[in-house]
This record gives sequence, C-alpha cells and structure tokens, in this order.
Amino acid sequence: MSEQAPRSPRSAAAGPGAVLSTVRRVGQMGFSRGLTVLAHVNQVDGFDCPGCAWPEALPRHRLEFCENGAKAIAHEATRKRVTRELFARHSIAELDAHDDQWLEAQGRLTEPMWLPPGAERYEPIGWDAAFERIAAHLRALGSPDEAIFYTSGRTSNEAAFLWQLFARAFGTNNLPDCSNMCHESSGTGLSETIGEGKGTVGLADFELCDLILVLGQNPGSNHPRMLTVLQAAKRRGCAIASVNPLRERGLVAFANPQEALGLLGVGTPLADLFVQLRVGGDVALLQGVAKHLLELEAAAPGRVLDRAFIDAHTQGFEAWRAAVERRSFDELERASGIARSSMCELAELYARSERVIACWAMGLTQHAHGVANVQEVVNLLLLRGNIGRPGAGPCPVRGHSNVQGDRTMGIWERPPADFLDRLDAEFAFAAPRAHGHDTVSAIHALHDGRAQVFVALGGNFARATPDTELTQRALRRAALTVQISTTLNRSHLVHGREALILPTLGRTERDVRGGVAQFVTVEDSMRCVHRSTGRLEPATPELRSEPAIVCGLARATLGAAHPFAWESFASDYDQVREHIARVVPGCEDMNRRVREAGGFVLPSAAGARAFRTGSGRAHFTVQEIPAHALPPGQLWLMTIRSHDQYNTTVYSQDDRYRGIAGDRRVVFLNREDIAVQGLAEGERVELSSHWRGETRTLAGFRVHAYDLPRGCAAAYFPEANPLVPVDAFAAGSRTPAYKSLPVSLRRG
Ligand SMILES: Nc1nc2c(c(=O)[nH]1)N[C@H]1C(S)=C(S)[C@@H](COP(=O)(O)OP(=O)(O)OC[C@H]3O[C@@H](n4cnc5c(=O)[nH]c(N)nc54)[C@H](O)[C@@H]3O)O[C@H]1N2
Ligand SMILES: Nc1nc2c(c(=O)[nH]1)N[C@H]1C(S)=C(S)[C@@H](COP(=O)(O)OP(=O)(O)OC[C@H]3O[C@@H](n4cnc5c(=O)[nH]c(N)nc54)[C@H](O)[C@@H]3O)O[C@H]1N2
Ligand SMILES: [Mo]
Repeated sequence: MSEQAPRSPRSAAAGPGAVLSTVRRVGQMGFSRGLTVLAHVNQVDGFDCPGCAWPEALPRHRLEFCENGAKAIAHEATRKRVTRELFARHSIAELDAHDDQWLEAQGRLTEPMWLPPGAERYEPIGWDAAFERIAAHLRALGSPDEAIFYTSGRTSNEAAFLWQLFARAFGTNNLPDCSNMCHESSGTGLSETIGEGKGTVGLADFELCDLILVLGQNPGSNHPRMLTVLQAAKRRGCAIASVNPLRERGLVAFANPQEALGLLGVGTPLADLFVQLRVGGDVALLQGVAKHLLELEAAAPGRVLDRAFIDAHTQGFEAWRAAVERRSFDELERASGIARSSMCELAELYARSERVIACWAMGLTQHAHGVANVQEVVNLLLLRGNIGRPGAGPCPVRGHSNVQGDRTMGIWERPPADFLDRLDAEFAFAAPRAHGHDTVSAIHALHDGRAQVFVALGGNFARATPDTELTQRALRRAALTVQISTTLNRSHLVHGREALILPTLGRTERDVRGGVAQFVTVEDSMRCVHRSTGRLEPATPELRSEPAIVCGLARATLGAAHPFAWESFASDYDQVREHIARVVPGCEDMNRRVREAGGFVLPSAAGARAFRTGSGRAHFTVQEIPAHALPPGQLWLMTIRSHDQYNTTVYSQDDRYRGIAGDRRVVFLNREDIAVQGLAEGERVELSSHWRGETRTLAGFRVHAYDLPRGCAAAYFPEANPLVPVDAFAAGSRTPAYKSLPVSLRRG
C-alpha cells in the first residue's frame, strides 16, 4: 500500500491557482485595503495570521502567498456588515433556515444584539446593558459551576488570561475550549510520556532533520506555509513520509508561489513515501515499524536503537519490547491495512535517518485511541533518541492560531495545581480547585440542566461539537447563551431562552484603548510568543476588543468593588502582561521580551531531555491494538476539512485539490466499496453511524469515488457532525472520535 511519489506530478498544490485565489480575496477586501492588510500579515510589527498556528521564520517574508491565510484574513477584513436592520428583517427562524456559508458571508457583526426571553428577533442593546443582563443571570445561579465559559483558539493571550481569571474569580473551572476537540490527545499523550503537553522542536530543527514524518495531517490545505519548510528540507536531501489514508495533494506536489517556477505551476514532489493506511490503523502500523526496528537491532546489535539514551533517559522499554515482540505481523497487517514489506520499508528509512521529526494533526488525535496514537509516535521517537537533540522531536501541529497560547494562559478545565497556586498568590484570592467541564461534559451539563448560562469567547459551539442534534437541544435548554464573535454563525441562532451577541474586534483591526494603540500576543505551535498588532480601521466604531469585553463582563458580574483592576486591564494590556509574567513560567519579563523582534520562545524541558514525568524519565507505553473489525457492510468514516473552509466557516462548496466542485454533501469511497455496496458514483445515499446500539442518520450524501483504502470513507466536517455520538471520545483526552465512526450506507 505504500507507494513512491510520482516523478512529475501533473497538477501541484498551490501554484497559480493559489495566487489567483489570493488575488480574488484581496479584491474582496477592496484592493488597496487588501494589499495593506496582506503587507502586515505575520510581520514583526504587523498582526498574526488568524489562519493557523504554523510559525513564521525570521527574517519575515514580505507579501506571503498563503492562499488559505488570505481567505481567513479576507473573511475578517470583509467590507460586508451584519446590521441591526438584518436582524429586524429576519426572524431567528428565518436566519436559521440558511446554510453555514450564507450566515458567515453576511460579514462582520456591528453592535451588541439582545434576544429577550420569548422573542423571535434580536434587537440592539447597549454594551453596559448587555453586561448587566449577563451579570444578572450569573449572579442568580445556584452555583458558579452552573456557568460555562467556552473559548475558541483565536483568542489572544491577554484576553485568555483575563477570561480564565474572570471565570475563576467568579468561582468555576468550567473552561472548555476548542482544544478539547483538537489536540487534547496530543497534550495528554505527551504529558504522560515526556512530561509536557507541547512539541519540543522549533523551525531550526527542520533545517537539520533527515526525515520528517507527517502523520494524519493535510498541510496543503490546513497549514500551507508548512509546505515551504518541507520543500526546503526536501531540497537539501531530507526524506518525507506521509502516513494518511489519503494521498493529500499538497504532499504529492507543491508549486511554491514564492518562486518563479512555482508561480507557473511547476511543482516539486514532497513526500517520498505514502503509507496509505486504514482509518484508525496508526497504532498497528507504528508497532509494525517498531517490530522491524527490533529485528534490525537484533541483526546488528547496538547499531539501530539508541541504547545509551534509552538507558539514561527512559523507562518501560523492556515491557514495551515484550509487548511488541508478542504481536504478529499478520495481526498488524490486518489492523493497519499495510503490508509487512511497507512497514519494513518505513522502518528502514527511519533507521537510516539520523534525525527525525514527527509532525501530526487531527488524523491522529480524533479517534477513540487518539492518545494511544500519540504515545505510539513517542515510542518510535524514543527508540532512537529522537527527542532533545537538534533536528529531532515530536511536533503536534496546532490548528487555531493561538490555541496553544490559550492553554498556556490557563484556559483549562483541569488546571495544574501549580498554576492555580501562582494565580492565587498573584491576585490574593483562592481559585476553585475542582475540575470543570470540558466540551463533552459541558454538552451533558447543559442538556441535563446542570448548567444554565453558556458564554463563548469566539468559536461556533453549535456546529463544531459532536452530536449536533443533542448539542443544539442542550444549548436551547440554557437560560442564557452569549456569543462574543466577529461574524454570524449557527451558535447565534441556536440559543438559550435569552441570548446576546457581543461583536468584537478581529486580529486585523487597530485596537486603541485609553488613547493608546494596543497590541496583543499569541503563541505559535513551536512555543514562540510574539506580538500581533492590528492595522485596519475597525469594522465599526462600536466594536470592543476581547480584553475590554471580558473586563466589562467581569466588572458587571463581580461588582465595582471587586479588588482586581478590571478597568485598567481593559485600557492597558501591559498591565495584564505584568501579571502573566509573574504567573506563567517562561513568560518572565514578558513586556520587554515580547517587544523584541520575533518575540521569545517558551522553554521546553523535554527538549533538553529533562522529563517532568515524576520519574525524570520519558516513558515507553504499551498500547493495545484498537478494535478494527466491523460488521459486514460497515465502513470507518473520517470527517475532514475541505480546501475551502476554516473549521465551521465554509467559504465555498468546492474542494479544489480533491476534485470536488459545488457540493459539500459528499461521501468519498473506494471504487470497489462502491461496487460491493451496489451503489453508483454520483448517486445520493443515506449515512448512518452505529455506536453502542444507537443509530444516527443523515441523508443526501453524493457518492464520490476516491483513492482511499477499502473499508474507509470520508465526509466533510461540520456537515457530518450529527453522526458523531457525544460519548464516542478518546480514552484519556475525551477528544471526540470525529475520525473513526462505523457507518453504513443506504441508497436514498
Ligand atoms: N484553511 C484551513 N486551515 C486550517 C483549518 C481549516 O479548517 N482550514 N483548521 C485549523 C485547525 S483548528 C486544525 S486542528 C488544523 C487541522 O488540520 P488537519 O489535521 O490537517 O485537518 P483534517 O482535515 O481534520 O484532517 C487531517 C488528515 O487526517 C487524515 N486522517 C484521518 N483519519 C486518519 C487516521 O486514522 N490516520 C491517519 N494517519 N490519518 C488520518 C485525513 O485524511 C486528513 O488528511 O488545521 C488548522 N488550519
Ligand atoms: N466532525 C468534526 N468536528 C470537528 C473537527 C473535525 O475535524 N471533525 N475539528 C475540531 C477542531 S480541530 C476544532 S479546533 C473545532 C473548532 O471549533 P470552534 O473554534 O468553536 O469553531 P470555529 O469554526 O473555528 O469558529 C468560528 C467562529 O469564530 C468566530 N471568530 C473568528 N475569529 C474570531 C475572533 O478573533 N474573536 C472571536 N471572539 N471570535 C472569532 C467567528 O464568529 C466564527 O463564526 O472544531 C472541531 N470539530
Ligand atoms: Mo483544531
């Protein structure tokens, strides 16, 4: 099943298509305005691209053609506006009849809107009155734990720090976030094995490695700037292997739009090896690779494994070895869908490579065995000491541009005790210790009436979450739902008995508080904390920044006499950073260091081989082979992103790299499975998911033949989310199993 890359790919990712698409996006913002904004993206004195969390190198590129970054920016910098007239013209039911693409295409929200209890339409409300409504609800709760404070990962460090401080001052750790649905399996898997929940590598390591593994990730669409780094690595002889049920276009070939030939569409193949495994087959594949490494070591003792590293820095090796040796290749082949010969090929490539980086994203984390996937990657890295030395290490590639920073700032329903101790000391209060709700348990709490108020700092909870029907019922049971947002989405229309929309500034916009231009900070996927300074005139003068909204809410709820300096925090973010510097290890002297070009990098102890696991050692872990057999007729469905969406924000119905135009209600199937199921390409089918005796069904998916392994299927997120059972989540991290749903198909 693994194949060599074609030598001269016919059509490469990026290239002229990306440039054209970028130019179109610039037009959407107004040409000169669009160019101004693109000239400042990811610049030292500019704003951080809201697209993804892939880091920027120093010195920065001027005018980078990242097609999907441009889409995210244009979406925020659009000239379209959602006005009070739109809400007056359309009842909520009418708005709710529109699809996600239409909602987002209405443009930027412009003023606070209020839905009184029982009303059918949102009406304008002043900021202070809005804060008072929310405060009244919060104060009326029987317990602070009946409130939920959700966060999405675009929120700046400053807003996130204030948000968690407010929630904890109010009295709860109910801080679920998008990370619960995203890289939580990485955080959990890494913390348990290497003692910290982040990657250890930096961009410089990509200049030194001999092999980059890209597991369960589609960088061509979701981290396009990563392709430039892969291309540079490839050019100096580094090998790249993709482990993915799909041969994603960006990894097949990349035409770098920053280069003349790339602009003409001439692409370079990126991945040397495609391991097209079954959905959910990673643990078995990686154990097969490891098993062969043990064989190679037996044949040439001392030549393959890094025994010195294993002895000095790890524990659990012998138990792990015994477990892997007990596995048969037959079993591993069946579970992974990959032939033993291909496992050996990957093992030999790995053994030949002095320095290895393993990158991964949602293809590993969003499974019932998401944590096991991550820990099996760690096992593989530990075998040859591929951690804590230059050019090697784990690299979970984060999604939202500040999702990693939000966690660093304390957005966590299970905060570590030492973080709370430092917070208590800094602010002279007692933060609650009981763990709060994560995303899944927040849905249950709302559904069961144990939570009454839901406030979201960004995101689209009604669409991003699993089990759409149940989640939406849960939101409708709340006494109050509040969305702090930039654009209109489903979560404004799936509301509690009373609801509020609080419109906020985006990354691209100037943020002047107390007469002084403010900046915020973010942390990228490689632990670099840097400034983000908006440049555009705000969409309307009514908008408030996220920090200002959080402070307004805190002041209204906790009362004017509350001892924290909410008012000054809202007008001077340096003051917030002063506190962060004292609470968050690694952020010392933040105000000075973040003003330096490119910011500063948070330390990684594991990156220096100091493993904070209790034992001081990195842990080998024994993973079970996840169950993979299905009843006849069922397939494993993964839900994936198209090239033309940002999570729940759908830009168009096309998916250029996968040959889809004008339709997102598509199910990708292997040609032979289409035949075996008695179906024909192009016909519409009903998809049913099966889980613990429950069935969830969605109709109207068009069958599309695609190059993916037998027994597997793919559909788009968020259209397929109603099929995902709320309690089908990863052991340990509780990340929804968005990428391994047993489904059946029926004509109709
Ligand atoms: N333009 C754009 N950029 C984005 C986003 C966006 O929606 N649009 N979203 C952002 C966010 S929040 C995130 S988290 C990232 C997401 O970035 P990705 O993780 O790249 O996105 P996905 O499309 O969810 O799926 C990843 C890949 O996993 C593969 N996969 C599925 N199941 C398995 C499996 O069992 N094993 C293996 N090995 N692979 C599997 C799929 O084929 C797919 O290629 O991107 C971020 N960047
Ligand atoms: N089936 C399935 N479900 C999934 C996934 C999957 O792969 N498959 N992926 C999961 C993943 S990885 C993630 S991260 C989640 C994403 O979950 P969320 O983060 O909750 O969802 P988004 O779609 O990113 O949120 C989009 C909304 O954020 C608001 N917004 C944009 N920018 C800003 C800003 O600067 N400030 C504020 N306050 N609001 C802003 C806009 O109003 C926009 O409508 O979805 C998860 N759901
Ligand atoms: Mo994500």
